[in-house]
Amino acid sequence: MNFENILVETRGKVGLITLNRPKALNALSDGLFDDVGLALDAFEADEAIGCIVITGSEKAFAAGADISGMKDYGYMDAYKANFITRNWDRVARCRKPLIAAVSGFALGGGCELAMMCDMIFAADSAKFGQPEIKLGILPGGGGTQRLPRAMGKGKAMDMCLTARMIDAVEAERCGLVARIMPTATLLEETIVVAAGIAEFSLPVLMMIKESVNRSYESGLQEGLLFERRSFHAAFGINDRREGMAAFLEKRKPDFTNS
Ligand code: DAK
Repeated sequence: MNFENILVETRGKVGLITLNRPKALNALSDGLFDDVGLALDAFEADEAIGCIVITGSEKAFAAGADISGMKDYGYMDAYKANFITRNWDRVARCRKPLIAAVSGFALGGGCELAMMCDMIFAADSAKFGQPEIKLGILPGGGGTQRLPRAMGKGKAMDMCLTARMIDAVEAERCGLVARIMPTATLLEETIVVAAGIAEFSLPVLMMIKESVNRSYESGLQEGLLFERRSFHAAFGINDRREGMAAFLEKRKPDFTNS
C-alpha cells in the first residue's frame, strides 16, 4: 500500500501505520486522515492482522491539525465538508485493538488522535498538549471530552485552558498513558506488545474492546449488562473452548479466530 502521508507495513500479525509528513511535524491534514482510513479498512479486512499500531517520528507523533490547511476556513466550509467527523472519527470506529506509540509532540489533534486509540504507549520524550486556545479555537477532535474521561476534570481543564504541555511521566501518572518506554526502543517494544495481543483470539479481543469502550458511554448497570451478554456470547466461540482445553491439557492454545 502506497500513500502520500503515511507509511504502512505489516510486522507479522501487527499492522503498522507511520504518520509521514516530517516537514510539518506530522500535522494532520484531511488527506492524511483519508490515508489512515484506507489503511485501517485494509487492516480490518485482513484476517491475519490482530492488532494495529499508529506511530509518528521521534520528534513528533503529530503537532496537531494542519494550521495552514484550515486557516481560511469559514463556518460553512467546516460544516459542509463535515470537517474532522468525515474521516478522523474512522480511527475511533476501528474494531481491532489499536495502540498509539507516541514519541515527541502529541499536540492538539495529535493528542486527540492518540486518545482515539485504545491505549497510548509513550516514549520518555513524549509531550502531550491541547494548545488550541493559543490559536483562538477550542479542541474539536474530542479533546474536551476524552481528556476529562482519561484524567479527570481538573487536569483536563489545566491542559485545555492554559495550553500547558505535560510530559510522559505526568501523562502516565494521571491515566492518559498506559506505559512509558525509552524513546530509542518505543516502536520495537510496542510491536512486541501488539504481537502478543495479536496471538489471542481476535473475536474475543474485539468483544473486550467493545465492552471497555461501553464503560465510557453508559451507566454502570448498563455497562455490566453489556459485559455480561458479551461474556455469555463468548461461550459460543470455538476459541473459548480451545483456550480452556489448552489450559487443562497444559499446552499452548491454538486460536483460530472462530
Ligand atoms: N500545522 C502546520 N504546520 C505545522 C504545525 C501544525 N500544527 N506544527 C508544526 N508545523 C510546521 C511549522 O510551521 C514548521 O514549518 P516550516 O516553518 O519549517 O515550514 C515545521 O512544522 C517545524 O515546526 P517548528 O519550526 O515550529 O518546530 P519547533 O521544534 O520550533 O516547535 C512545536 C515545535 C510543535 C512546539 C511547534 O511547531 C508548534 O507549536 N506547532 C503548533 C502546535 C499546535 O498549535 N497544535 C494545535 C493545532 S490546532 C476541528 C477539530 C480539531 C482541530 C481543529 C478543528 N474541528 C472539528 C473544526 C484540531 C486543531 C489543532 O490541532
